[in-house]
Amino acid sequence: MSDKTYPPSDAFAADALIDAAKYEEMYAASITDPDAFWGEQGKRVDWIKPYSTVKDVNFDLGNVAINWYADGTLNVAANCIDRHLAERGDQTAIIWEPDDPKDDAQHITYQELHAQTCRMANVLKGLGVTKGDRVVLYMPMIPEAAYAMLACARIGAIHSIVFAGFSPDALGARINGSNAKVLITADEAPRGGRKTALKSNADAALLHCDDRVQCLVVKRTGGQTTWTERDHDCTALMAAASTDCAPEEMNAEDPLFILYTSGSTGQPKGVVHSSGGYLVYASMTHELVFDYKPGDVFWCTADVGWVTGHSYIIYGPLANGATTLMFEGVPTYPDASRFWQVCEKHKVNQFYTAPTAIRALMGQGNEFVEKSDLSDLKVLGTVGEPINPEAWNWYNDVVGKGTRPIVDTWWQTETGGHMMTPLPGATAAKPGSCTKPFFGVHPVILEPTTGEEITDTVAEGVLCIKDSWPGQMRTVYGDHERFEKTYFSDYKGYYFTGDGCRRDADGYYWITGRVDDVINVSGHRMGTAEVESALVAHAQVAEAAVVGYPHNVKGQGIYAYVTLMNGVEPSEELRKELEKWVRTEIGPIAKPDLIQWAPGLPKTRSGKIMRRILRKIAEDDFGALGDTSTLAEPAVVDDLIENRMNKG
Ligand code: 6R9
Repeated sequence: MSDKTYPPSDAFAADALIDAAKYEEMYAASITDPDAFWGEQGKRVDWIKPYSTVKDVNFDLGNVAINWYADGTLNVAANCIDRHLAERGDQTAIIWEPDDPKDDAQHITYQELHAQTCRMANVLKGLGVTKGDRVVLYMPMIPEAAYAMLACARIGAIHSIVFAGFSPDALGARINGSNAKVLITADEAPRGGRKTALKSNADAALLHCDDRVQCLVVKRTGGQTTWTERDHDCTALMAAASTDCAPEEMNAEDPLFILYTSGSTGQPKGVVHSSGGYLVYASMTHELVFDYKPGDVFWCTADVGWVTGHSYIIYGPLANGATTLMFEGVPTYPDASRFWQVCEKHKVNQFYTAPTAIRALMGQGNEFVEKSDLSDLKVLGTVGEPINPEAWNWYNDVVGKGTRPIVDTWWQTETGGHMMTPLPGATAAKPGSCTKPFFGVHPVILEPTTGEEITDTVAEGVLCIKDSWPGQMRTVYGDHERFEKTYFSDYKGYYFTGDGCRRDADGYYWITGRVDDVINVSGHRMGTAEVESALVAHAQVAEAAVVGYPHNVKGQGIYAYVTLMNGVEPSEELRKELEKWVRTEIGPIAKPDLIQWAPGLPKTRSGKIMRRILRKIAEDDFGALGDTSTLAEPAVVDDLIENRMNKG
């Protein structure tokens, strides 16, 4: 890793919301007196009833409780829309760029956003949705997804978005998991010139759900869909609905949304975020990390199905009265210049994407970037996985012309917003490092086995956070015990991130990747256990072990070792069949990149699969298998290595 630093230019720093001196001063204050610091920051939100307490937190196993601004009341949608109407009712809130560049973009003003959100809220009310009910969204990247999120927030319903790339089975499990009253979907989702049949996926999912679950269908393409008794035409209902809907008064700690994410064990868990603390944190990080100023056009390329889309397409930007761009398409359609053409067309000022997209576009050559006018760009950002210095340098040189600060933002679904990141006018970047903690965030590096905090500046170990911040998740939906066990039991008194981390002599942090059985494929989290249980659900599979391995574009690829049932012969057909199987069970993002037939898996004498060895074999690192003395049958490993080598 290179230790070359890239400080912000004097001109940028002079104009920035936060410069180096201000960062130091504010950071110290945020750690010394969190109550005073967050008490002040809480004012960036409009409260119906102001809070009298700020932080009330307990990280002790058995009693974990996280409360911020607990006696305050507010409405998140009113904060994202209504309070801006007087000053910027005619300003564009959302720029919508469709999949096909030949179709017209939409500019939705705050006034229009208000009307559409109220219409959608009234449609939900008409279906009997009230405060505290759960609504699942399975949507393309269209303005109605934003209306639906904000409509839920307006009436106090809790939304749970399922990424449109997930399969009907995964969708059904999430509808049932949260006991949702309504599913909102669309007929079809156009992406990269192809259409996903969302409604028919929804139909398949709903076969396994209670008959009382209602389905609202937004018309996106007008593609033919079948209608059942539970379906309602959302577009028609919205057109007929009133544009008035009073916002519900919510407690700061009332849940705003649930978002499922993968962990090291079991099925994905429903991360629950609050209303008040989450909004304060999303708004503050959006403004300061991107140096967002009124009038700027902000573009986060994520999908609203992921936390990045929640915090940095919808809640953070809209709480700040920003113009936020919502893109339906993909970086390479119609060709690899699409991102840059959209930047030029809409005069984008802050651009926020994932390393996997940068690597994919870097591989297409510079001409795709160079033919667009990128002179409006001010700040570039990345999120989702560590960025390799080669990709960082390309982003910096070719996209940023060497003059735009890059913010490499480390955070998680669980954290609600950025946790460690450069501030563009304050921090000298180092390619590959997420640099320094955001205000109020106290990272610590622990020795993995003893759990001792390493206090030397130079350190390497597991990353924990010492104290709470307002954007922290509050619980796992319906399973507080799992919440405590996952995040507070391995290292007592700390929030455990699941990431490994190194701190260098300058106090800069470098994320080294997950230390648990979670792999990061194109910036998407995938539990190896989930893919394994999908594989073993196939009648011809006896056993499966899944690990990550280095992949040029995706960061990590999915490597599956599969043991077949007695008498079943491996074949190309079966390989294809299993790939398809996993796509159906979970979704296309979980499809194994490589399947290796494994007559046996390396296990300890107590029957535990030794994944460490499987990881090394997948990485082609046969010389460093480590301690193999506990293997029950050493010959199994030789066999796997031989097979791996034969594949070249
Ligand atoms: C926001 C988001 C979280 C995991 C996290 C870490 C990895 C995210 C990163 C990064 C290095 C960064 N990660 N950002 N690693 N540098 N800038 O991605 O949430 O989907 O929950 O993933 O992603 O391993 O623990 P989520």
